[in-house]
Amino acid sequence: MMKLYYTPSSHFSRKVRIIIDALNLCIELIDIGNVAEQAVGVFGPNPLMKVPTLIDNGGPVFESDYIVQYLIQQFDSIDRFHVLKNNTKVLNARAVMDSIMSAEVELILAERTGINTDAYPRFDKTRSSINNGLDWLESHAEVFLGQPSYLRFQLNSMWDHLALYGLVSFDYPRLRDSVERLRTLTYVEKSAPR
Ligand SMILES: N[C@@H](CCC(=O)N[C@@H](CS)C(=O)NCC(=O)O)C(=O)O
Repeated sequence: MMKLYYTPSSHFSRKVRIIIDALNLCIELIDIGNVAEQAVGVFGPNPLMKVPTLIDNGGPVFESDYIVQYLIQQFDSIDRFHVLKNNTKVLNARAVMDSIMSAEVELILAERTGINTDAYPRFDKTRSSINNGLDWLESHAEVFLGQPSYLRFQLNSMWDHLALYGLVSFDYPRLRDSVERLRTLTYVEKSAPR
């Protein structure tokens, strides 16, 4: 059976878990605990010490997007959630969300390992990039209209994580509307962080 190294609150892992649940795949989930750990073994075979990592036939697949592409190529030949779509507007929105999510990880893990992020201008920029990114997404929110898609799954993953950690205050009605409409899907809500 395939295995996914993850944590329940990881937003990058959630992008993968929504696809796993949407396709009803049977994949063992391995909770690695604290992602701030600095021991390679904790993260399975991932040399970067990050989740998620998929293991299939003994071999690893790194990076949430590459894991999802790997699963789609094997289990969803019609690509019903447009994972492989390379439309520039979609890719831009995905890039902005990936950067917001990475910026959030940097802030959370800095604080968790003893750094006061309010004391350094570098982290001011990190916070600004989150706020600017959210503003940009709200002003391009038409990209989130339409059927459930991998793009929209990522928005729910990012949004719920931002709400869970509360690092920035945010109120974006068009994004919220997309998020709430997808919450009616069991396979989206099943992996929501609590
Ligand atoms: N680009 C990676 C990002 C993965 C990532 O940053 N994961 C976080 C948890 S959500 C992590 O494990 N961070 C540990 C660290 O940065 O030390 C992906 O898409 O898989």
